[in-house]
Amino acid sequence: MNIGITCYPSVGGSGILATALGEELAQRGHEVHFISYERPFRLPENSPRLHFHPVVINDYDLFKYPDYTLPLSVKMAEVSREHRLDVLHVHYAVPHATAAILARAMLPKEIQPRVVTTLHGTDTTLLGRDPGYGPAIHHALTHSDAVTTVSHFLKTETQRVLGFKGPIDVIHNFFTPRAPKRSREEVRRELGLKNEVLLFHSSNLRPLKRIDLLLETVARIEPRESFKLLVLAGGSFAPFLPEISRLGLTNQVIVRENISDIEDYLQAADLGLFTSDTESFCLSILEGMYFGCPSVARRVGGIPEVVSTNETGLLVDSANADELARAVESLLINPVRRHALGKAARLKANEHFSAAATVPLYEDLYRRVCSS
Ligand code: GMT
Repeated sequence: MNIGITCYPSVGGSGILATALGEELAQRGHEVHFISYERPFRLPENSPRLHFHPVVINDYDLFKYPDYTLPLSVKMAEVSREHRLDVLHVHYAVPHATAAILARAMLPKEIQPRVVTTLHGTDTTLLGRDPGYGPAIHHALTHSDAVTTVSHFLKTETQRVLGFKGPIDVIHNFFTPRAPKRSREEVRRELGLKNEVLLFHSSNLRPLKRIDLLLETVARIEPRESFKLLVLAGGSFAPFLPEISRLGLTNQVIVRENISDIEDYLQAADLGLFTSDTESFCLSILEGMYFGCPSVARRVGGIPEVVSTNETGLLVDSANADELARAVESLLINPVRRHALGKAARLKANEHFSAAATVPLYEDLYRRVCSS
């Protein structure tokens, strides 16, 4: 098939998932065309059947706010026409789904691609509630040929928040780890570690990730010399530095910003810590699972679909730093249990959240929409 994919290209779960999906589809013989304002950061160069089409945005003085949706839709229509796309698969509704619907309308009926929209999280839970976006998202979903969500939680939220009544397929996320470039020992040396347990947190640090709660939790974990926290930050960590000194965590927290070799660091880690107020899925937890890391996280959103508590990690019911700290401590003092949870996490990742388990579900969906 000829498949167009649009996603956010920078660091972020929806872009990572869309890029991995495109790569896997190309390996399975499909021609895959990425359409975005930048090359997705994990998209390999010179790979057979993988193509990238940049959207060029001119900066006109007459606009107070630059527009991306229209140039994107024009590029989508152009790529569809030139490469006879069967499917245009957009990841994150705003503005990608709206642009896809518009692109399709610009084309003659006989060459219109089918539009598949995958909702990833805040496109429903945040923007879906915004009266300035909600009706446009609802319109784009209604006019998509198929809608998918990355968790059952997000499906229910999409029905509730947006009042969307059409069919929704739940297709969980997957992750395909790359081989680390350095050994675990080399990375731990770079991080200045001796025998400490390495906790990791990876996110874009937006307010809903609750970095305040993360740091408060870390400040309450005892004994301090038994662990360090590595923050893999998709953005600048500078705004949190005053909090780090206030809590006396300067020697406890190591930060790496906008890194692309995430696998190197994940293999050096032992335990994930996630404090978000909500997550449709939390791809970062899954990334850790592939490297045998269990996670301590809050029981919110779609996280219980990823983490089975007491099996592949520990879920905490409240946003209480003490409770989160006690959960972490229970795994710090018990390496046997931590390793058992990590082993089960890796197994679950391979069995349920792998490309082999997931990509055929998208292929089936594409065939279904193309045959209707
Ligand atoms: O979490 C973010 O702010 C980034 C966002 C994105 O669009 O990349 O993440 C969402 O999609 C990821 C991939 O499906 C999910 O793993 C994240 O849980 C989801 N974020 C939220 O629901 C807050």
